[in-house]
Parts: sequence; C-alpha cells; structure tokens
Amino acid sequence: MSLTEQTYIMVKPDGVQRGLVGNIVKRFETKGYVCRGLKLFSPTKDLLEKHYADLASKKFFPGLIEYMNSGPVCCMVWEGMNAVKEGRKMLGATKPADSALGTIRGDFCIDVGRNLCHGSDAVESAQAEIALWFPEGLQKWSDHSATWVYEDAPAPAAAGGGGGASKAGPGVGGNGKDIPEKYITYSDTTILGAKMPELNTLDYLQKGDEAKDAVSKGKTMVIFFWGKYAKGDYKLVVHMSQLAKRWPAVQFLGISCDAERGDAAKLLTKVGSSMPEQGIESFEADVPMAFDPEKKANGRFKRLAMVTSVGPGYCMIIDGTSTIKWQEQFTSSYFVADGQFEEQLRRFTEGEDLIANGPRPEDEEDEEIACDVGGDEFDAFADGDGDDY
Ligand code: IDP
Ligand code: MG
Repeated sequence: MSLTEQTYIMVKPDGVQRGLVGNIVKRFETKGYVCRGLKLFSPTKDLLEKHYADLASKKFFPGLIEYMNSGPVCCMVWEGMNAVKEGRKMLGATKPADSALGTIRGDFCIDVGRNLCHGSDAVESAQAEIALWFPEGLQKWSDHSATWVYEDAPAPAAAGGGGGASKAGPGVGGNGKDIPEKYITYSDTTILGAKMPELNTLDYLQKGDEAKDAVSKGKTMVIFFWGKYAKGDYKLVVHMSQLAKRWPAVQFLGISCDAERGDAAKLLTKVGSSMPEQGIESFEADVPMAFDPEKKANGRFKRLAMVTSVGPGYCMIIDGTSTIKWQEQFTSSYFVADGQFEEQLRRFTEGEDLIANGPRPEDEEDEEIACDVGGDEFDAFADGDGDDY
C-alpha cells in the first residue's frame, strides 16, 4: 500500500464559478491527503481533447469540450494512501443522481453534463493526467502531520521517500551531509555530456510502450540499473519509483543487470510485498523495467563511461537531445536521499544550472575506480562470464 499514490483532481469551470474549489481542497486536506499541485488554469481545447481522448467517439464529446472550455479550471494533485479510489468516492459517481449525498456531485449538482469535478479513475491514468496538466512538475514538501494521518508514516528524510526541501549543494547531499568522496560526481566524469546509446536491444518486462514513446519523443529521462541478484539495491528501485511519481514529466526506465530474463522478471512479481530484510515496507517498481539481453545496452554505457562495470545503483539524467547530463552511483548504504540526484532533477526540469562539484581532485586517482565502478559488490559475479572484468 503506497503512501505516495497520487490522483489528479480537477474542479470544472462550473465548479470554480460556483465556489467549490475551497470545499474540495478542504475535504482532501482534512482527510489527510497532501497537496502536490494546485492552480487555476485556462486550458486550450487541444489539452482538453487530450485529457478526454478516450471519450472522443461519444456523442456528448463536443459539448463536453465546450463546457470544459467555458472558463478556468482548478487543477490539483493529491497524494496519499488510496488517493485515486478515495478521491473518486469523495467526488461521487459520474451521474449526480447515482452519487451518494455527502459527495460533491451528490450534494451540489443535478446533470451529468454539469458535474462540477473530475477525478482520475486509476493510478496509471492519474500519472498520465498529472504529466499532462503539470508538465512543470509538482511541489515537494514534507507533511508534518504524516504521523497523525498514518500509523506507519515514513520518516521524512529516511530513504528518499519523503521529499522536502533539498539541502543539496556542491559536495553536499539532499540530506544536508557532506557526500563521501567516493560518491561525489565530479564535473569531469567521463560519461557527462556523452550521447545516450541506442536502447533498441532492450527487452521490456513492463511498460515498454511508455519508455519507447519517451525515447522517440525526446522526453527527459532517468535511467537506472538494478538487478534481482543485488538485493541491497532493491531500495533504489523503490526510491526511483517514488521519484518518478514526484517528477511525472520525466520518463524513468530501469535496466536490469541480470544475466537471465527469468531472474529479472521474478523481481517484478514482488511488487506490493514487504521485504523486511531490505527494510522495504512495500516493494514498488512502477516504471518501465527492461531486461538487457547479453547486457548489450549495459556494455554501451560502460564503454561511454570508460569504466570496468556499470552495476545496480548506477543512475543517470538524460535530456531531450539524448545527452547524459548527470550520473550518480547509489549503493545498499548510500541512498538517493543522501545524494544530489533529486535536486539535480529539479534544477534540470526547472531550467536552473546543475550543482557543479568541480573537477576531481588530482591526488585522488585511487578513489576514481571506487567511484566509477558499479556500486554493488555483487556485480562482478553477476553473470559469471567474465565479461565484467
Ligand atoms: P468521470 O468524470 O466520472 O470519470 P467519465 O465517464 O470519464 O466520467 O466522463 C467524463 C465526463 O464526461 C463526465 O464527468 C461528464 O462531465 C461527461 N459525461 C459523461 N457521460 C455523459 C453523458 O452521458 N452526457 C453528457 N456528459 C457526459
Ligand atoms: Mg473519467
């Protein structure tokens, strides 16, 4: 059960005109959901048609678009346990006559074509709608009431899931602590500025269309490596999945370092289960995930980076022109929240200069290998074919 599930709620023009914005905000807030986005907005017809694309063949479609275009809407993203389903419950059924009293539609409207509000109907459609309506990204902040809302509230900075203002700066990670030198990404790291290699050999285990679409459209991407064998890095997969929710305009992609497709696929069957030994309450992997046959894609990254191995925990930010803008290595004890990755992602998507850690100090050549080599000690034994040496 994810505490970071998000839903897209929209107060339609009639709802805005009739003063329902505050009412709806108050319901979500007092129930305990966290607001990740809120804006009054006048959408184009094109955007509305995209939003309602699945209804394009309906007779009422032109009327629906016209009504939606008759004034500003209020766009919201609410986050929390079961946000999608609970959000729908709070709004009521599509037809006001079927909506229970106490719901927005049940209380405040009569006609289906004037039903005041919109709420995502599934986690997947919520993510697509959030990307559509909030291309600028969402607000991240720690909810100080979390422990009053959930029995098992996450500690805000623990394990990269909580968000909050980043303290990251040169040599300093998102948790405000100095980054151990071996994990600092220096500006002269070889892979920075290189062009991302072809990903056409990947064999997608899930959400392949999403990833291929992003590549063909030149979306900003985050690519991270993982492995079924690298248990200590399962947390990274969870953290990347949570980051993906916080940065819906960015396309995430996880590439497996496993030698066997079956192993890689097996990890994905663990979604939703708890992994107490890894300190994971509920395993998440809600992004495109691919097996890498013969580690071909891995080999291309390895050659670009000029390192002996690219292993689980190796993460990159890649811009719309396929240029690798940022790279960081996380491990079973050095987490996303300890590093600069999310702050770099924020700066990148908001058009700010990235944090620069300067060139690698000259007297540290021994450390170079420790930094660039895949962070997982298991990696050398990954496929046993000696390819990694
Ligand atoms: P939802 O808003 O409850 O998810 P959908 O089936 O996705 O319902 O339909 C989207 C919107 O289209 C509805 O909120 C409503 O405004 C409009 N709509 C749906 N069915 C009808 C209809 O039969 N006549 C007029 N408008 C409709
Ligand atoms: Mg709908």
